[in-house]
Amino acid sequence: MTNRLTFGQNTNQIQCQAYVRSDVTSGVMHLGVGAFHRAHQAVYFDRLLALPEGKKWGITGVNLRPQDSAQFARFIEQDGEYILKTMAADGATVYQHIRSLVKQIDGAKTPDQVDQQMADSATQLVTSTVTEGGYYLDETRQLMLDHPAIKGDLAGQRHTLYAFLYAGLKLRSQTSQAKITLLCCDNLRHNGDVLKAGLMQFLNAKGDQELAQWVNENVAFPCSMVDRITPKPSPEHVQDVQQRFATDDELTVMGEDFIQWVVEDNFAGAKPPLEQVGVQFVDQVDPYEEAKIRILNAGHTNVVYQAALKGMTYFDEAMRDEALRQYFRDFVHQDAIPAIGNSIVNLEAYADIIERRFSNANIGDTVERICTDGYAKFPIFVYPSLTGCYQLGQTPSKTIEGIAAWFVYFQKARTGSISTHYHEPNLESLQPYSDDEEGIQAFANDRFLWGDIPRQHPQFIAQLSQAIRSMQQKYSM
Ligand code: CS2
Repeated sequence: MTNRLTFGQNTNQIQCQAYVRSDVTSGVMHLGVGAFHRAHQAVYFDRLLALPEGKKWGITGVNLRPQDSAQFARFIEQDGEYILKTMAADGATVYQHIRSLVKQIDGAKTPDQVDQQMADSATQLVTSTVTEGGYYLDETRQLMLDHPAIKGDLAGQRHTLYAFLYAGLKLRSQTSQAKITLLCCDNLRHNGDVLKAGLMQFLNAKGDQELAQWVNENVAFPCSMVDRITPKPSPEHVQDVQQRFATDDELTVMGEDFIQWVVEDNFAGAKPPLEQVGVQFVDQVDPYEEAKIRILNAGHTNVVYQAALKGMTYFDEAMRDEALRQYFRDFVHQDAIPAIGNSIVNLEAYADIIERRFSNANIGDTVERICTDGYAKFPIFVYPSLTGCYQLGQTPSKTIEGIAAWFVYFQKARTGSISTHYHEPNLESLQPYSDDEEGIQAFANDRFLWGDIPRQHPQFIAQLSQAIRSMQQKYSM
């Protein structure tokens, strides 16, 4: 039974796009309906639905994970509607009623419905946010065939997005045969290529050459750069929305005011006219992607463990701490920007905007959120600045400091001597790295994290070891 959201008061404070929901049909499926999707892609589609040509671009939200089913049940009860609160650094606050997720399927419970929806020719686009670690590729972009989740999926289970894409595309190739676009919205470099590589290897491992050929001919995998800082909604946020509007919305999300989506203009079948609602379609996403991943995401990653070691709770505190703010600037100007080299993006101006966004105290973005999943993030966000600087003959000393802080942080997290809880799905990969010289050397040689750097630039090992030693001293280990 669906229970449309109701708002008992202050409705004049809520912005709502002007469209009749019952006129909307679903042309998009989204896999992984987390807070980021709800604060980002769903917002653009919500704007699109208000345009006369937008009506067929409603979203079907799909949950993939059994552990998220309980929350998703609530989402179904709310019929996919929720309030998004955005806050600017100057305090300007906007509440929006987002209604673009017009249909919901809990794929963990009814996977057949996902397959049917994906096979339906009205579905033209499948977007995904399954986190950086959700693609199961190693440092050479090989699918982790020995990973239990992938093994299970190859044997017919449904753990990863590949199992869902496999079954849905298989049915599509046998029924409507309509072309389709798979648009990855996770923070990975060349995310469209990553998704394609993972899926094609999955199909090969399945031994389904026929489907692999169909996918090659009928499916497009554009790259995209997505951006909006979306903190985990706090209990205070939920309470604010519920009380202000006398509503029972339990799935309200919050974010900064900034939003950006740059998409490679490479679609199979119909393309949603998202350029009319602020999306940038470009021939090459690379320059935008590199700037964002290497300055914003790597900036977060390099600063956050130092913020945790200093006992900070919110990320904006780091931008108010003189030493950390200077560290961020030095990392950007000494390592990240030189390593990127020439770019059509004005990197200096971009970095200033990021610093202002990082300083937004109103969103209450937590150190704990940004610390999450370090093992998957370092190779994507931080690695390019390391290699880039070494290739220029420079020592990436600021980047190395960020890595050293992570090392000290996870040692402390392991022994419970730090208050910020570490959510690390790959904790077992960090397990062997003790805090003595042997552990540090092994860590510096971790292939997943640092690829060939220790062999091509052997000075990295000593430089990292030294940085870890001084970080250990600074934070008394
Ligand atoms: C953050 C991102 O957790 C992280 O690594 O850098 O979640 C960041 O907030 C988003 O990419 C902003 O678009």
